[in-house]
Amino acid sequence: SAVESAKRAAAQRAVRDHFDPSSTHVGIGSGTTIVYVVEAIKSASTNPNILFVPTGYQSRQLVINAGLTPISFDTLPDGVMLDVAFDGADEVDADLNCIKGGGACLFQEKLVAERARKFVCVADYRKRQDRLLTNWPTIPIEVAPLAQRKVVAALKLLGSPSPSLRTTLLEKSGPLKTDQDFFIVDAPFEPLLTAKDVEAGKGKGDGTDGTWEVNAISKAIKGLTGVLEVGIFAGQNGVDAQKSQAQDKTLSA
Ligand code: DER
Repeated sequence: SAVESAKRAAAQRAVRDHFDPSSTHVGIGSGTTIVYVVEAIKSASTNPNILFVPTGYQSRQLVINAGLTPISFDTLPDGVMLDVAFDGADEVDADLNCIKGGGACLFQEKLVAERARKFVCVADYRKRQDRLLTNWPTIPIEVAPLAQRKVVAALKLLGSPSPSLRTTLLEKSGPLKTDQDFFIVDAPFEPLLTAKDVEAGKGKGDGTDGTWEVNAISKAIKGLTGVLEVGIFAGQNGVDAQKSQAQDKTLSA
């Protein structure tokens, strides 16, 4: 289909431009696009010494089934950053901010993305919007089960009209559990302003006038007790990139 060939094209381009066969550690994300990334890596390199850090159960099975060597994030030696991490996204805006978590793997995805010197988001044309939440309507949030009702109430106070607990009806009755045995709450908001939007006076971006800027809403949600991680990956100038650079400095200090 057109979508599958777009995913494959994006994956092949990402690997051609950003995968170095002499790498020692590579992060592998979750979802369906990443399957094409692994295929492209397999045909680009036979280096058996590369260690691949997965971002959850599905990602780990993908690495193993491809005959690649997985290493668990928590066995990475201190001081070691990944050369590169590849992952998909649900939506990407003009500043390369991403909505992630459609596959409910956002916690380990963010752990791995921040541990990489370079984070390569592989997203076909459907994902590209001027602002996050234009086409993908909700922010996925990983929440401790005990706190989910309290977090839903707090999200409503932040302006989300109808935060919902992600449940699967076909595969299982009841709420979905992540690889951390947590819940996912999907919180709808109006499209998120970029920093440039706020500078241009399109809204205050701090929730007081009903508008939220990407980093502001991410920080506000992260501040809610019971939230493990938020499915907003701040782009190259955003807080996550800064964290990764800071981590690189401390780890390699
Ligand atoms: O959950 C995630 O963030 C995944 O990366 C995912 O949403 C991307 O999925 P796709 O490649 O199947 O669109």
